[in-house]
Amino acid sequence: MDKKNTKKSHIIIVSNRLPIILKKAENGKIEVEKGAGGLITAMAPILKNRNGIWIGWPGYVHEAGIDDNRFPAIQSAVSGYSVKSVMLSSDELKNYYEGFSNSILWPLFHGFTDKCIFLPEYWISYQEVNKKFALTVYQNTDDPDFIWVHDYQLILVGAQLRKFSKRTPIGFFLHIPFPPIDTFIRCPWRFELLSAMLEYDIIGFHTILSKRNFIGCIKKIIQDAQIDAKKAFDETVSEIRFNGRVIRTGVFPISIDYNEFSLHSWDKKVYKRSKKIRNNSPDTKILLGVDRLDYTKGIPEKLKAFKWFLTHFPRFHKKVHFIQLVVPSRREITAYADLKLKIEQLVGEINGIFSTNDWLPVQYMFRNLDRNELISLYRACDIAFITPLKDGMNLVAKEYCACNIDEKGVLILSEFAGAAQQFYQDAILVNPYDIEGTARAIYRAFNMPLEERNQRMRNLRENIKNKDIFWWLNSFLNAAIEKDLSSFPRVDEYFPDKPTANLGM
Ligand code: GDG
Repeated sequence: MDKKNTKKSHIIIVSNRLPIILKKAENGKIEVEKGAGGLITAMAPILKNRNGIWIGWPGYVHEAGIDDNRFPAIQSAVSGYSVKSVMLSSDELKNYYEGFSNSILWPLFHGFTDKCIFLPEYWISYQEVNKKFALTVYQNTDDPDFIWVHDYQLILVGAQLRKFSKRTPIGFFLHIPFPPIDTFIRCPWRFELLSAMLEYDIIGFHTILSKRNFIGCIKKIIQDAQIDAKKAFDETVSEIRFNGRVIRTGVFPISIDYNEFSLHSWDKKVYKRSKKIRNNSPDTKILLGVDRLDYTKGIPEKLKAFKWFLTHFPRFHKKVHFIQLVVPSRREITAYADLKLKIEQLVGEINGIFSTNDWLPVQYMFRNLDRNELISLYRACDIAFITPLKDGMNLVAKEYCACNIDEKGVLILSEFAGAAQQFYQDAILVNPYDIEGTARAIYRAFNMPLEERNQRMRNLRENIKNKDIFWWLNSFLNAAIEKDLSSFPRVDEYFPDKPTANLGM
């Protein structure tokens, strides 16, 4: 048999961050830590099975003369597959990462155009760094490989690889929303970004809305692209024809390792810790928010809704305890530093108005918790309060439900989180801009009968269990190779067409 034919194809994952973290310890030595998260869990088996490589930045700023060859420990931190670092200088981090990625694409794609800083030097650096990533991919991969590029920091990698004459299949998954044309059009580099996306063979989004927005932009901006509008707008996976090539786009809502979270919740240490959290607030219901420090997460709006709730429903004083965990993120960017101050001011204001000697309404934490602590919080709380102004998916909502093993909890969820598309029947959906409506949702969650809570939570958990991270991975990879696209069921879709404040009291 031809040796070439028996060769197993490799899979290459390319993301801004590697599944490991390099850190400088106090003694000046570089230490390697394993990264965590659903994507890493999901990718590990397939990377091991397919002799894979993960290419990305290890979270450490390049110092002259240092490259990843100096860190043999990197390789021992992951087992069964290889990692390859792309080292970045502090200038690159400033212009490519904090600049183009997080001060242009992140706000633009989430619809916060007033926060975009369209500086040409950011664009130059973005192109250079994407080229650097592409070069690392090119130098470390043989044909036939499937290359899977992740997220908004690396949109140009596919196009750059084509310039290096890579003809092998390349996929792209966008972890954040794709904006509508009237937002996207404001980007001075709209044509370059969209054309680059069409160099991929398959492009995945979390929601049908993102896919439609993308198709809408292609139709207006890339004139020669041929699209069957009906299919493109309604079907899970559809095709675009452009320059003699076929590009597939599809809807693949990302998920979590359901079994891992659910099992972890049964852990004795988690049980003890969650009991302790509960005992600290006897006879009260715990409301929990877990968000990265980000203006898209709607933390000030959530605090305002909680204030409205306490102002208008005084009988719940001392009966509710709101724990808000804010995870530090991107503090170098002014918009994030300002947001932190705003949150702290609101927390102070609410506690100042309502707290008593034996009751603190808001417990605010600004730090990273370890996994045990986080899962204990999920287990301890009665109501998850997740109200982003815009979110690609929101994994916290899924993690909370997976950990709700007694099935008594309630999920309050923003209709602008991608997760709302999956959970609209069983979560209490809110419009986070509607402060009163969101406050009334807390009231409704408080008063929801046990039987109804059980039923809704069971449905939510079943949904996540059936569509876990492994399902997501398989759907994307199948869509890349499947001949008959009609085998993908149509997307179950939610559109907010009725007032959300109508929350029976
Ligand atoms: C982007 C998109 C999309 C949080 N606090 C701690 C901690 N976390 C973990 C959670 C969860 C993750 O961080 C947050 O994920 P999200 O999905 O909620 O949000 P983003 O970080 O904005 O992620 C988002 C996602 O990509 C995937 O495609 O859903 O829309 O914006 O996993 O558990 N983990 C630990 N300690 C903490 O204190 N260990």
